[in-house]
Amino acid sequence: MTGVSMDYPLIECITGDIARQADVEAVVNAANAQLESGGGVAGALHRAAGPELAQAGRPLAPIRPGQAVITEGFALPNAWVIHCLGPVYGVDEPSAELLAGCYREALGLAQQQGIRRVAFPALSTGVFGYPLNEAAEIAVSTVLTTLPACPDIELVRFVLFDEASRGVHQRWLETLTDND
Ligand code: AR6
Repeated sequence: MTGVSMDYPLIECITGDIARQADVEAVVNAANAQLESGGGVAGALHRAAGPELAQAGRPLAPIRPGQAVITEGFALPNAWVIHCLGPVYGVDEPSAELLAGCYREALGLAQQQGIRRVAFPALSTGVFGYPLNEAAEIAVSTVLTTLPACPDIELVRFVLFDEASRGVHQRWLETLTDND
């Protein structure tokens, strides 16, 4: 997909910690099927949110790859956490469709809930092994194609752990929006 033309809500790519995004109403969790704490993003969010986050997830679990569910954010600075189960690369197939499904479902839940500002990590690119460049293309292109159906969303922020990952997302954003 190239050269999509529309008035974009702000999409930005920053380095940072997904558990420290105080100015967005919702953060997205790179969850496990049981919606329990874990490593990486899930560990950071559960530690910051407190034990209520896992308690709130229990009745919603298990979730399937590509699915998103929403809970409150508890002790996080965010009202909401949107939990996505990304595909395990090479195991959950079709991986690309399942990864795109995470971004679509997460934005759909945000729109339903009246959330205006949402921050995503790079789903599936850690423990789940998705190659960064492929995952970034899917993430950015899916956000771009889904946002027209989400008129209340004003900001989508990709929060990347390191500069290399930020750069890859930024390049896809520029490639896919002609903002270069
Ligand atoms: N803020 C932003 N990005 C982060 C942070 C953070 N605090 N910590 C890690 N990353 P991962 P997955 C980056 O493994 O691949 C969990 O244990 C990281 O560098 O968190 O979807 C769950 O319980 C990587 O690029 O998520 C699941 O079992 C990206 O975020 C499983 O891992 C995602 O890494 C989910 O695996």
